Amino acid sequence: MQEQELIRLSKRMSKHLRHSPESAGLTLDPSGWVDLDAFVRALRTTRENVLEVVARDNKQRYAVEAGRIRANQGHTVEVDLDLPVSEPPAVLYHGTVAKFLPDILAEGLRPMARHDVHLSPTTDTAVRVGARRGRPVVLEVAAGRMHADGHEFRVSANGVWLTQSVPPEYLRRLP
Ligand code: HQG
Repeated sequence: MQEQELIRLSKRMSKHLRHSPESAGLTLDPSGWVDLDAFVRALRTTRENVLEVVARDNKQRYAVEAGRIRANQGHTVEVDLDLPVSEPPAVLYHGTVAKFLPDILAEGLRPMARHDVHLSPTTDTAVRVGARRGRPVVLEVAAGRMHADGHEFRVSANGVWLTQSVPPEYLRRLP
């Protein structure tokens, strides 16, 4: 597939695996999985194309296992990914934009429409996440301190760190 076609199919896959499976007539199981053949049929594409996206997607957004497919993270529909709790690195990063900063610094990071706050292991990734919305601003998250204080972290299969919320005392804006 050409890059553009791949991105277009990946966006459709994300939509149905994270946000609105019902709009394609699909039902996810409680952990977010759906039968691969049913998924291919619902998207009116081929198994080869779907597997090519799974293999080449730039963020490794999907997993295929035992004839089923799911999104690794980013859901707005109710799913329990069943990820084990893990110890995070001392610091993680969150990319956002200046207009959200007053609220974020007052009330902390909240998951908004998604299940969890998404945190990145590197500033590079955080810059890219923030740049989706404008000029990126990067926040450093004292993940080690949060962990020591009892906050739970999980890491998705594609290396995104997930936590329920980040209170403002653990946030620092990077220059
Ligand atoms: C902001 C994409 C006001 C937060 C990305 C963000 C990532 C607040 C937005 C993944 C706030 C939520 C996740 C508060 C947080 N007040 N604004 N208290 N707390 N925000 O898209 O982290 O391509 O749900 O800073 O690359 O931007 O979909 O989260 O700007 O990996 O695979 O509210 O989604 O990956 O936006 O992105 P999002 P995100 P995919």
